[in-house]
Amino acid sequence: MKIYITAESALIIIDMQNDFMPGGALPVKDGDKIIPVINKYISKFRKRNRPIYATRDWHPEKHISFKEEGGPWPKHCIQNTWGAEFHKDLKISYTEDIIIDKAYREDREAYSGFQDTYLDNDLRRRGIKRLFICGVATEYCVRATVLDALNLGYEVIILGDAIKGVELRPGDSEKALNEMIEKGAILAEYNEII
Ligand code: VGL
Ligand code: ZN
Repeated sequence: MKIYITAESALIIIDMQNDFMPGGALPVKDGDKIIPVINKYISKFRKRNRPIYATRDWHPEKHISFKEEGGPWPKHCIQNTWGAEFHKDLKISYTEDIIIDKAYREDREAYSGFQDTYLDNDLRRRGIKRLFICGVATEYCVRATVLDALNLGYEVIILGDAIKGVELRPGDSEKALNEMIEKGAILAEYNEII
């Protein structure tokens, strides 16, 4: 199926930060393998002059999601540290693109890029109706962002060749993907996007 990058489309890249890549604190296996594909999407959206958003998991030194605080995760993506930086090969621009920080409060978890952020506001202000979503992790932050986007009334295209899951239990990513599709998201890959 052909899917158009309309005038009302934006690219959303979820959490492509060092701590989620091999060698990071909470690595997604082969998380770095999707970087070249995401870069192709970045070029495509840039050429069309469509907005590009990149979310960052942006935790304070102490955060409810950390094991030390009774949460499920090892410390990761601490604000202003290497682990929270975007992977160096990701062709995101701090000047041209829109960076959305999330889960920046000690007492609030946020898997979704919409939670406690200005993402929805910014998209509305620009008249964006269609979101192309990629990044990590499929069954956590990608899933939560996709489901919020659908609930907010956006058309959502999941870029299947540019997402990766943590897979704490094998099959988690596929389950999440099925759930997102069931709720109305469309799964597509690079050669279908025109
Ligand atoms: C994420 C676990 C903890 C994610 C963030 O980006 O999917 N996962 N914090
Ligand atoms: Zn986190």
